[in-house]
Amino acid sequence: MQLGILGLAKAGKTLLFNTLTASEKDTDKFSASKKTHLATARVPDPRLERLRDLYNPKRYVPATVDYIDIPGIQKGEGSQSLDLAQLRTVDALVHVVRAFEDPELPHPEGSVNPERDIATIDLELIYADHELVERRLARLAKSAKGGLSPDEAHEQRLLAEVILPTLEQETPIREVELSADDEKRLRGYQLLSAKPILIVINVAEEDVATAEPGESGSQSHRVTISAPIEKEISQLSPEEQREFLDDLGLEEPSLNRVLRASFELLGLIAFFTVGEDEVRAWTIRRGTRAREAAGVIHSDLARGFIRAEVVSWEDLLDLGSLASARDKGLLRLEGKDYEIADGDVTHVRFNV
Ligand SMILES: Nc1nc2c(ncn2[C@@H]2O[C@H](COP(=O)(O)OP(=O)(O)O)[C@@H](O)[C@H]2O)c(=O)[nH]1
Ligand SMILES: [Mg+2]
Repeated sequence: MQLGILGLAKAGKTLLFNTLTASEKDTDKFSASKKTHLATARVPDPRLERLRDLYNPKRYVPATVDYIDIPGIQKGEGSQSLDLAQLRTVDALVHVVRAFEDPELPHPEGSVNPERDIATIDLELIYADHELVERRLARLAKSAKGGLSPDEAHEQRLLAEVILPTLEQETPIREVELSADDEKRLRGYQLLSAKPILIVINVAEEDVATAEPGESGSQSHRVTISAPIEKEISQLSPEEQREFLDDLGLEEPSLNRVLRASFELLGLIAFFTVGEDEVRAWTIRRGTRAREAAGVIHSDLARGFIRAEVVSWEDLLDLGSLASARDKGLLRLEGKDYEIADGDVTHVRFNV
């Protein structure tokens, strides 16, 4: 699963990317980087950490998500931007918005104004999509002379009557309610404004404690952070971190919220496997059934699936072992169609 980080120049994108993925890419103090970066982030999960502490395994493998960091988008270049085009294949977007003042770092639009920048970037996504949809419609119009297949005719109607007018009203496609069938049809276009988006407001260091924690809707969430503070926190020992967070009046690093919101935005959940060798998170889409989930671990487990033994992470922690969960009747035997819940600990019985 991949998220694309975008925004105007000097918003703190690369600094956030570095902190999320423990990378050390150059940030842009004086010049604007033309580089694209790709790296993997571990998603912190207190539930899994407690299971790790219970098992003390040789290997600990949390869930991960990948981030792409692209150069800053300029106002007005969206439809032509090759950088933006790199984000067509990602599953969701993270828009880093600058809310900090710094006289040494001129804002590309001349002043700091987060709401304006959010609208600006949304418009760039809309322009890029508009260009793509117009091109597709032109091609369909050409082939219409030879007659369109029912599928193509449906596509033409969807684009011309729903998608194009929405874009022309400067509304992102993510805000349109579509049937599952139409949504599937559109997926091939990889429309940028259709992707779920996480807005990360990068506030000044002195504003982190007082900033609103953010709201969340189904298709767009907001999180407030201070990118330099998060970078600092990430370099501290756990004890120093605790002290630093207390001083700031924060429960936990805001970075964790960015990571969890990324995960949620993608409609993902995690289930766990435990043992002395390994305590591990596996990533699935919400709604995935037991056999398919087993296949994420190994294709043999799906092929030879018999039953899944399932216990919630909380029950396992309370009881201390799978054996006592079994004794207490809290280790359930589930069939292939059982819908895995977030935080299930599973052991798959199989035979190949
Ligand atoms: N004062 C201040 N500087 C920041 C903040 N976030 C990022 N910066 C600095 O802004 C510059 C640009 O950051 P960078 O991550 O490269 O921005 P990008 O162009 O969006 O990738 C760097 O010098 C960062 O250290 C912040 O919250 N406050
Ligand atoms: Mg950058």
